[in-house]
Amino acid sequence: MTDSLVQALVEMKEKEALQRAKQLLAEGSEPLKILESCSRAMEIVGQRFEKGVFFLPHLMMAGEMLKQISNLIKPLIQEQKTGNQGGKVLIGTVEGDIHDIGKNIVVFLLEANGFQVRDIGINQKPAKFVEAIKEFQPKVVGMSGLLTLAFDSMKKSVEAIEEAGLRKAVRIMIGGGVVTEKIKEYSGADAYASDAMAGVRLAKEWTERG
Ligand code: B12
Repeated sequence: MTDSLVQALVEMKEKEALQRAKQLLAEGSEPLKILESCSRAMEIVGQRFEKGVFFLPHLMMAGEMLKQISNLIKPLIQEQKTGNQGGKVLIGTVEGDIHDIGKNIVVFLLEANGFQVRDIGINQKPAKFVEAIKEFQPKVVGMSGLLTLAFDSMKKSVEAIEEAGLRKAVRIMIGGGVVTEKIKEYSGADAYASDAMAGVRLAKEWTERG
């Protein structure tokens, strides 16, 4: 059903992709299912980029289309607000990495679930995470990264939090395209989330337990 959306995205048909997403929503498709289709399409775009079939402008166009679809979906998800306990979550994309579409989806799903979120943005140094933790005092910290070089940045960020004596005050989750359980071990984070909803579930578990 969502195949035509995947196809339009992969073929870089901007208008058609947006149109199709609107149509699917109008037909009653679940907003999160549409995001899953977008992720599938991004997988294919990424593979084509690796093979040298697509180039940087294609990634940029893919990013642009995804942003537009996310913006379309965001208000619909916010309508499902649950009035949660309002736990605090700090999130950012780690140093050297500027990908933020996935992170932004995590942010709006957390907010839709009643969390107070501070988003420190992209390409953030370990020291910035430390500074923001001191200021905002969250229980949960999320680190996003899509590049393999982000693994080291995540590790350094976790180490900096440890060195600042804040490691016990927060639970750290990591996520983003290539992140896996192994990277969780490598970086010293507490958990890895394969998608945004898994991140929301972790944040709930960690803030409810106190
Ligand atoms: C769009 C895109 C871009 C856009 C990004 C726009 C933006 N504002 O984000 C632009 C054009 C800027 C870009 C640039 C580059 N990109 Co790029 N990009 C992509 C692409 C096609 C899609 C990424 C995306 O948005 N996916 C969709 C989102 C929704 O998925 P997601 O981020 O994984 O997020 C989901 C989950 O992982 C999770 N999640 C994400 N973060 C977090 C955090 C937490 C805490 C939690 C709980 C969950 C969570 O929630 C989300 C929803 O479920 C990917 C291909 C791919 N397969 O991902 C390549 C890809 C990531 N890019 C790649 C590359 C190489 C680059 C460049 C180096 C290219 C270049 N030569 O300049 C630059 C790097 C710039 C930099 N320093 O960061 C490679 C990375 C390879 C690697 N292993 O290192 C990829 C994998 C393409 C490929 N296969 O080669 N890119």
